[in-house]
Amino acid sequence: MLKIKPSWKNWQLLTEKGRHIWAYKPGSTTIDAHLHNVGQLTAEEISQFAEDFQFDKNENPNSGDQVFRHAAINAKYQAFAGQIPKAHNPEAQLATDALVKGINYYSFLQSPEGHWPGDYGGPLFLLPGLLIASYISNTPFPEPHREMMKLYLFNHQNKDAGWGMHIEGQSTMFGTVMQYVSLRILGVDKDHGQLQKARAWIKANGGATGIPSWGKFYLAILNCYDWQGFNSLFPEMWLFPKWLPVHPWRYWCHSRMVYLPMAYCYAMRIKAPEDALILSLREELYSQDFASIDWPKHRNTVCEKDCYTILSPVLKWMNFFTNGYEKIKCSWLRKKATDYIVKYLNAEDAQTDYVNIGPVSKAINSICSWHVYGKGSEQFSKHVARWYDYLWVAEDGMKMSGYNGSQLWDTAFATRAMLESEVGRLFPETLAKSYAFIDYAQIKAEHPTHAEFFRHPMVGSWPFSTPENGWPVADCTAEGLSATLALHQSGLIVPKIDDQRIQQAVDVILSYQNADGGWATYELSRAPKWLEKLNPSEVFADIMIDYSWTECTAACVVALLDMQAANPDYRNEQLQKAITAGLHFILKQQKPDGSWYGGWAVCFTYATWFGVEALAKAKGKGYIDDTAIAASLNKASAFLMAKQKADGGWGETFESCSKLVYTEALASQVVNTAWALLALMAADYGDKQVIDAGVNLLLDRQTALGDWPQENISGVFNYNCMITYANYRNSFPIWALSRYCKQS
Ligand code: LAN
Repeated sequence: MLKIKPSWKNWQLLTEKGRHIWAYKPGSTTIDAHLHNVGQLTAEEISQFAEDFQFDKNENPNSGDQVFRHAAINAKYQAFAGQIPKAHNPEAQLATDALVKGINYYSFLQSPEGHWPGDYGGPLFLLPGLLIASYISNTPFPEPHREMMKLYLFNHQNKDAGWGMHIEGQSTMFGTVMQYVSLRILGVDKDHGQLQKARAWIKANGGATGIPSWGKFYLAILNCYDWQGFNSLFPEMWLFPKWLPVHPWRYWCHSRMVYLPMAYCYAMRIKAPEDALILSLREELYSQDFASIDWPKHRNTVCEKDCYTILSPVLKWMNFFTNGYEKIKCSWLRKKATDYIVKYLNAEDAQTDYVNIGPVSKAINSICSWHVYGKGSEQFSKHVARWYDYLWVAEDGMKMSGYNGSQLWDTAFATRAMLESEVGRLFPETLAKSYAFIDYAQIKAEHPTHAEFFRHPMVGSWPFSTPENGWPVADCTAEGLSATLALHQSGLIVPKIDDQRIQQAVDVILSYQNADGGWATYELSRAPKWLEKLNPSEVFADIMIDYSWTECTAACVVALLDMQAANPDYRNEQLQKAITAGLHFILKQQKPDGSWYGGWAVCFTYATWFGVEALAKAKGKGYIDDTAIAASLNKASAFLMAKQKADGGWGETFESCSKLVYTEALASQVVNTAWALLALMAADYGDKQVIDAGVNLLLDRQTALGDWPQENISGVFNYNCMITYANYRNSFPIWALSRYCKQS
């Protein structure tokens, strides 16, 4: 039995078709019923919360998803009762035992509808956006949620009293001011000791005038920063002719869908009505008197602790004109632009059933909806109902997730990991449930407005989370397809995803390939590289265009190779060409030291595994010259070998991502170790001792029940913000052990 603290028990995860919501003492198990059940807390409950959600970030800022996991395990866990296969040698037997235990444990975390829920927190700038939406619209969260959010925010305060952009980061103005404001919105008094210290941090670092532009935006909405201190978002840009390279339809979809509602808020200069809290915050956040601040002077002021990307001279020059235009703007044109933006926002809300593409859009679209339609409107209440899809409870409190979950992604990995060896076949029910979710999550229809609003055709694709979110992703489609083909091949399930749907998935993947041979994330690269010069965010890099990535490319190449193996007749020539171009792209991305840089997880071990996996799978099949593959695999293996630590493991920190150089963690990490092992085994690296030492580390770190510890944060986006993938600590060790057992 795992130790569950008293108030953890009162929080329950409700799941329906992949949607998940945390409910406090739910009277019913349906999500809709719960959303209308707003609870109050007693004084005892509040103090019990404080006791039960104590969390020491100095030990490890990453929580271990214990609230969800402990409940799931205690309710259902049983040791594996079947026959464990006999291995050929004692080492392989130990690995087989650990693998069975690992899959057995992990299967108890699977939701009834087949996906793996999990903590997807990490960034610290998301919850503040939602709280500002709730404040301006006067739609407070229920008290249990508010208390849990406070605990979370306090738990993640750094020793120097500030907060980072993400839970492992050093304090920044963005992180600190946003959490500070959040705590004040949640009702914490300004004289609270931790807030006094935070204020001192803010003032010592120049005050909130130095908050980066996304923070300026949120503060302006809250009426704690003047819109004049914010560079114009030039809403008329949405009326540009489509052929212009700077038309926003060409932006990376996340930037497009964030700058869209931001432009509406800017055009309307939305700001919360002045009240006591706002007047007080204006005094709390600045080093000078609020009324005396020369706002236009601070449009480009950024605290040096925050600065990651420097605004380009071209952008500054453009800002000069667009800021000037605000003084003479044509109101007819402005109205035309905002009408268009509202139409676009409505389409996004309808297409995603109000989930929206991601967490930032979720908050800002809600603000727009409240402004356009009013608090009592059906549209706004639909937004509010979806706020809960983004909240997650762990032992560090309540956080906002980086997406409405990672449901499809984690399910595909779990499935592929299990099916890598015969051992996974011991869990047919788990695999059947995975299949049911994968089947359900594939996108089956196009939205009527998809072409009008620049959506890539998506029938046959898979999203990262749920079909309601419904934004197709190239590599999620690839992982969904590879998992489906593996399940079909296993003979363990009754196939429901027919040939037509498989072919649609292949067609989507083909349609996503860029001219450089690689694959990007959600769409094709739609603009030339120079558009990046217009990146207005000082805290992220490469956000303007959807670039080709090693990981996305490798996943697509592997899925197409799987398809060629399953059905060589389907568009054979086209697939061959696509695979060949993809392999060339991967080779080109390899660094002289043999590694690949990973854009979506930490970091070189992640992308090196992807690169190697695709190349190794293509070896001997004639797509590209085998000597080039062998040379690349040797270099990659040599790179990984050189990074193995004395204890047999591998470990990187998030700084690998932001600094773009391999940055070794003090301790080995199970997730990095699993990726390195998967790569070395795929590359067929001959030195068995190296592999055995890595596997031993995974065995040593496994808990008695079959879990692995939550170590450093694993995910990243835009180079500089980290994100938690709670399920990686299970799926990747399981996958590595599976491969080891297969090869032993
Ligand atoms: C994700 C999550 C999944 C991720 C992978 C599938 C792992 C990757 O291979 C492709 C890119 C993708 C889909 C991805 C892109 C960026 C996202 C959506 C996120 C990291 C989750 C959150 C992040 C989003 C941009 C956060 C909001 C921040 C902004 C800067 C808008």
